Parts: sequence; C-alpha cells; structure tokens
Amino acid sequence: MRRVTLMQYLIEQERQYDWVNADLRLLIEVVSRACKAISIAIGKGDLVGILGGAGSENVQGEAQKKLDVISNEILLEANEWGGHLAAMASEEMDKPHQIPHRFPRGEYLLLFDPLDGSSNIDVNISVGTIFSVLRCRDGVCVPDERAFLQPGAAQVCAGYAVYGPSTLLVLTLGHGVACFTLDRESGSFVLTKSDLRIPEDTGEFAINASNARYWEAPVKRYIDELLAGKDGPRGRDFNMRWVASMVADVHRILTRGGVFMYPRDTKDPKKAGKLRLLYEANPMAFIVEQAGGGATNGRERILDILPDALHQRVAVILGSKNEVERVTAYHAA
Ligand code: P6P
Repeated sequence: MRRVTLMQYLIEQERQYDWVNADLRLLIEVVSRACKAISIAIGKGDLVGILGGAGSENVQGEAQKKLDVISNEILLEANEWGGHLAAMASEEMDKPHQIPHRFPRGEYLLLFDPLDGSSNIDVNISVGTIFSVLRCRDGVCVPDERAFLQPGAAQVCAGYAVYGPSTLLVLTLGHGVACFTLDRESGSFVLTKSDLRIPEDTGEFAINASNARYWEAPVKRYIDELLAGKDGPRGRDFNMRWVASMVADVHRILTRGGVFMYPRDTKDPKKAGKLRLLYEANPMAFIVEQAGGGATNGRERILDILPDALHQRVAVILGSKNEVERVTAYHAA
C-alpha cells in the first residue's frame, strides 16, 4: 500500500469529496495529535507515576484514574484554540466544555471518552480514546447539553484510538472505515487499512459472563445456544473473548468479526445499560455500520435513538451483521 499519512488522506478526501472541509480536517488532525500525546503518556506509565487512582470521581460516580484526568485535559487543551469547535463534551465532565472567549468558535461539537477501559490501565491491557463529531445547529449561542442531544445518525465523523502493541487510529467520515498506525519514528499516523469490512458471520462473541444471572431471556437464550456449540441449535462451536475495554473488543471485531454485547440487565433495573450512548455506543455503532456490521440496543438501531441526556446509558449489541440481527430478533420474539 502507498505510504499515506493521515494528513495526506484527509487532504485527498477534501479535494475529492464534499464531506471533508478545512475545519473538520483540522479537528481530526488535532484529535489525532492528542491521541499521540495520550499514547506517549500511557507508554511512560509507572516511570512517571501516572498510574493508579486520581482520588476523584467522575460524573458517573466512577473513581477516576490519573490517566483519565490527564487524557481529558490533553483533549480539551488540544481542541479549544483551533476555531473548529462550538463546544466539547466528555465522559469525565458533567457539563459541556465551552470554548474560551479568547478563541473563535466553529460549527462542530466534539464528544469523547478520553480513556475508555481505564480500569485496565494499571494492569497494562489495551485501552483507548473514543470520539464523535456532530454539527452544532445554526443559531445556538451557548451550546449547552441540549445541543449535543442528536441521534447517532447525525454524526459527521467518529473514530477511536487503541493504545495496544501498536497505537492505531480508526476513522469514519460516513464513507467507509480507515485504519492508521502510529509510526513512532516519524510521529505520523500512516494509512494501513482502508475500507475495513466486518464478516457478516462469526464464531466469536464478547460479553461479561459474570452478569449471566441478570440477563434478560433473549440474551440468555442467545448465549446458551452459543455455549451449546456444535451439539446445540447453532451446530458449531463458538469462542469467547472479553477484554473489558470496549475499544479493544470492537477493534478485534472490526479486524476479524465477532459480536460484542453489553445488554441491559436486572442488576440495576433503572439503568438502560452500562455503556454511554453519546460518546461510546454512537461512535462505535457508526464505525461498525460503516464496516458492514450491525448495532442495536436489542430492540432498535443505536444510531436512531434520540438522546434525552448527555450521559445516558444504553444496551449495546454490535458486530457481525447476522449475529446482531439474530439477537435483535430474539428480543422481538
Ligand atoms: P465490565 C470500560 O469501563 C467499559 O466502559 C467498556 O470499555 C467495557 O466494554 C466495559 O466498560 C467493561 O465493563 O462490567 O466488564 O467491567
């Protein structure tokens, strides 16, 4: 494959198509540079004492890791001066972050989970950054929470960085999915896969099986059939993976297929699910659908859900199209 950097890729997309403009290109480049900085910080780990808890809680009531806070700060500082954003929202902040008055504002809203899977950071397992881009509606003077409450189908761009053996950036602009690998010597993200496609069938599923006793009947039925293997109704054996980093599980599925499930369960009946709709489920659903996969909450397409709160949670079933359709059909049965 011709060595194309992220910047070249974006400039070529901007020249050829109308779905990239200079501000969106700047947004993606700035986010990619922030992800590079996060990757470097993670790589230093204990050498610079940035592992472990920050001694604070986020809006979700979850203990923050030092790197949650650092990653959030890196993304805020990287994005507030460029003039491409109307505002930002993060898993780590209760309210949207307004652009300081000393900087110009732009048309885009950026949402992110700055360090997804951070419970894994202290045990050196892959973590990631997830981001989603919406347009701010015209005439919105102060983009408060309501400006962000748009269905996932309104996203203009979504992506994630996965900080694993390689640092990868996976991106969609609504016309396929591309993957870039960080070349640490040059400091550039280099295009290493274009037009990723998820196999429609799979032999691999990802779910936290310790929640089995809380699952609803359709999920129990589906997983029991997979566990029954070749002697059961599916007539084949299945394999299971659970990294507990959504970015790592989703990247595996983008690479070789699979189905990822964090269904709603009866552990906390008030919660629609564990994962957050706006900055986890929506960007991942956009990417997965653009790669030919499916993404529902068991009952409806995730990208069709009209949000009513910035940090609302949702059940997530995503990945190989035929398996997502089967699980969703079981919910309708
Ligand atoms: P559990 C990480 O905290 C996260 O938000 C996702 O990245 C991951 O898929 C899930 O939660 C793991 O949840 O309950 O298995 O720890």
